Amino acid sequence: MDGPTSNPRAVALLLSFLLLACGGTAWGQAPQPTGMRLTELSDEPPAVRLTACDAICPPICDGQGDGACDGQCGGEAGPACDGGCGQAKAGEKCQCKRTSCCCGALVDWSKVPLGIRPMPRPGNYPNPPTGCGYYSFADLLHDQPRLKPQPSGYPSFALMPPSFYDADFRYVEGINPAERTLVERLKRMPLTDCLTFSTGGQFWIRYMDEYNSRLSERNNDYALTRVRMFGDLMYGDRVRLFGEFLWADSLWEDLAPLPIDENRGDILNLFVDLKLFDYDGAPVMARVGRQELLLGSQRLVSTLDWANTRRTFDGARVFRRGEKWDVDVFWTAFVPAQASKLDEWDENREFGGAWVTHRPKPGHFLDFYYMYLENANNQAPMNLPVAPTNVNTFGGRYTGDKNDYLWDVEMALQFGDQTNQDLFAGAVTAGAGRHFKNACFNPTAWIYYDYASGDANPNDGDAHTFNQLYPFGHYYLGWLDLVGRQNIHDLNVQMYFYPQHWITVWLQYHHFWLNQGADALYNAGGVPIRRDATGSSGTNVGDEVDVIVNFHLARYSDLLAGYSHLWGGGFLEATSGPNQASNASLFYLMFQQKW
Ligand SMILES: [Ca+2]
Ligand SMILES: [Ca+2]
Repeated sequence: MDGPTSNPRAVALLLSFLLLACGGTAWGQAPQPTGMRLTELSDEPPAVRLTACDAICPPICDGQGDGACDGQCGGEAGPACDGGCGQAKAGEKCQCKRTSCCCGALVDWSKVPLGIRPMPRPGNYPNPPTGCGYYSFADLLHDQPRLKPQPSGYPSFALMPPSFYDADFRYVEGINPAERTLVERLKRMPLTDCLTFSTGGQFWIRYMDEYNSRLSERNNDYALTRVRMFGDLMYGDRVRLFGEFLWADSLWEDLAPLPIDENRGDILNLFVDLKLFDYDGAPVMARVGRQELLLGSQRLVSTLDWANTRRTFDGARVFRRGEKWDVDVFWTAFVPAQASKLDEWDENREFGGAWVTHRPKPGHFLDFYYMYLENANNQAPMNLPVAPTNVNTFGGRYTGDKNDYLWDVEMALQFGDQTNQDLFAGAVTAGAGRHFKNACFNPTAWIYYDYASGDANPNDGDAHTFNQLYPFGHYYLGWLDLVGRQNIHDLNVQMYFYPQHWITVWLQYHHFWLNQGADALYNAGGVPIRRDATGSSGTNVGDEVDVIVNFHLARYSDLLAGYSHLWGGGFLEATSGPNQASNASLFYLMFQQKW
């Protein structure tokens, strides 16, 4: 891995890292000079402003357009709004609402693209601080406390599970074009009355130092780099074309890179959205093409953002997001990342389902789902007949909060067949938490029990190992990624606190033990990594502690640092190799910049 070809690549990536780091700081800290420079460079900045403002009350949309302007602009209006709205009320902050006439229909661009979905509450969710404070390190440097975080379509955390296609920058429509940041200027660019274009992306670099990496009894220290870039073309509110490019690479690995480490140039998303019709006041959309999937708690279906390559699918999806009910129906094939050639769907791995979410009130989520997975590939790792398999998953979840008490319960049952054996398996999660909102550092604490069934005998005609599908296991079952949601019990406590508004500290303790001693320990990828077929090594996997600290450096950049340690239990001691390595640990340091 240390061949001569690695080094120029490493140097180039490190240079781009430094450039981005400097550029990122400038974006976050000094919006005014950046804006001035942009104005100077721009061909016709006044025309841009006029276009945005003229569109507020398009003269050709008689009657309909007028309503969009009433009372929207006020005395503080900048040049972008003056003259655009005749009905300004003094003292109101300018709220430019861009509308245009596209093929005879009025488009309210503040609602486009339709179908954007905020991330559903995951399990063991934090409660970020509110009120006056420094929301980024840049705020601290400039001694600029704020009452709330600056608006952004991106989260103020290094990891971003939602897809870029769900990054909600519609708020930019309400900002005077002259006051937008560079990142905001890349969003919502009007091309014609019908077309608006957005672009953006992310760079990250992560140093990893793993002791007993993957329980292989070897150490691995390496770096992961990733670049993502997207383009989003909206044709009115009826059609959307979204594409995203990914470059993921790893450097200096002492072990063979994992399939989720490298993908040197590929398509992460490329789809068309069509608005089919309105149902009960909300649009029903069809999405066809390559698309990431994220559903519910992400215990079963996630984009897997910790993985350098993320995770994607080819297929079709019909969905609706309403005020209280969301519905998704999808049929896809999994697209495994291939490091050095273009990714293709695996026609042997079909994945589909129907997912309904009900939100009786804000923060409360009730999920009901059915999913079908077919894996027609022959797989028998560690003498375990895993596939071909057909898995039908029925499940549900309820999460919410009341008076700062938090809860989260999820259960799934699986039926089907696995290598001609009858499959019956299940998983249960139950968690309770408390948000101590008046305590110092705004802590939130959770206690959880996770269970996923295992199989006592792989050859007795019945299969009982739960299939974890396509989860965000890293988020739930320890950041060492040594434990997956298969044949496992996990009793865990988690705690978040914020020494400053811009610093997230997240602590986890897990006690893992196998459900069936003769079944394997499956890692976060669902791959068996240790097994005693006799079951005589017991079930005690061990205890893991995770410390995760996120520094929100500036509006779009973060530094993530962490340490995880596993004290191997009797099962890992008895199944260790010649080096008797049963403990494992991981240190990592990551910088990420979005734009
Ligand atoms: Ca590829
Ligand atoms: Ca069995």
